Amino acid sequence: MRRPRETAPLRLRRATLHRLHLPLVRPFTTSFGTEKAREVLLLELEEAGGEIGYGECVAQRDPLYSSEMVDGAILVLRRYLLPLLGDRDGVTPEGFRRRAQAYRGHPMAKATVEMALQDLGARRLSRPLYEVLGGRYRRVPVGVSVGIQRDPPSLVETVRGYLQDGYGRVKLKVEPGRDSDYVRAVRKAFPQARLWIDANQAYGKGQVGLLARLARSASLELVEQPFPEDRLDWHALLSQRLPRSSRLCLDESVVTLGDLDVALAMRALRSLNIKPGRVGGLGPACELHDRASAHRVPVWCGGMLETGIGRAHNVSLATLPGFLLPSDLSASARYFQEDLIDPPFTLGPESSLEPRRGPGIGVEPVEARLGKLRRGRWELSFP
Ligand code: OSB
Ligand code: MG
Repeated sequence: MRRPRETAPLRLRRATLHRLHLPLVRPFTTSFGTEKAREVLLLELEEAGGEIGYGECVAQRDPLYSSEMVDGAILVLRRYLLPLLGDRDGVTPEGFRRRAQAYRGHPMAKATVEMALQDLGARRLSRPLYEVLGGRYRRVPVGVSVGIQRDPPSLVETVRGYLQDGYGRVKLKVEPGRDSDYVRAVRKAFPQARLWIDANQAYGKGQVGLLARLARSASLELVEQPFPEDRLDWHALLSQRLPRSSRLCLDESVVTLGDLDVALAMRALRSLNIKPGRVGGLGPACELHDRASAHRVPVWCGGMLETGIGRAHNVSLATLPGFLLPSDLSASARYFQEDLIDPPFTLGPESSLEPRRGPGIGVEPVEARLGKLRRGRWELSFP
């Protein structure tokens, strides 16, 4: 895939980090816990000419999905990452990545900066970010991720609501004990629905058989990250046992290109969930896309319950040609009463979301909403 090697260096004047609290329209339960609200870190980078780029950190309040967490990300950003942006010769997303590599781990904190720089770079070129990334304008196919519910009947009713909203693919969160009965009830109620499951690492090797049987009996199109992130061997084992029509997909297991190469060599995946916020930003996300596509592994864009800012980055990425399966990018109303952006994202024809055509990600946070939702603010000025 051809995309510009380096954007022109950006001279920055100021970095502002906002900590925001956004209640979810309904609690979201996964195998690792229940979230009632999103603790959002929003980064604003202002360049010398006054243009502003935005990045959103996907870390959660607690280190349950991965080892990162909001308070940790604030510390890492303030102490290590934001100070890298003061270079008088300017910074680029790629240059930032190289310098940030000195610090181990923390891909979510790094992605916050990388994505704000990508947005700012595209704005400076007066071009939409999707185009700069090598995507083309198109409606992006999307689905909805459904949290674990109290019992099978309430799951069926929740899914019914989303199907009525127009979502053409449904991903059910599962965990041991809340799997087969729940998923089969949904399959029985909606024989034609495109169904996926995501276990967020909750299963063990002893449950390979159970998962393979469930995939077959409920005609699951995709099974996401059933085992712990370091058990590529178990993922490979299950992948071999699934029917051809069910793809084993990795999420948490793949952060770096090296992770993907090893997983490919081990035949531990037949699809990849790419979340720019998990992998260190849009540059790394594009590289994973290119590598997976070269191996004919279809990718799709995952989500972390982002606001319209992070979602706009994700939709831009999902316009790349290898994003062949429906992404976890839903309408603003599926997450929040009031999104940070106006107008919000709405579901388009045939279960799709559209990138904005404006420069960069094409959306900005509504200032008054930031004021209302803010729980903290830090500013760093560059001389
Ligand atoms: O594993 O994909 C996941 C949300 C939080 C943490 C992990 C995951 C998710 C989702 C939400 O599935 C998808 C979305 O943002 O719509
Ligand atoms: Mg997942």
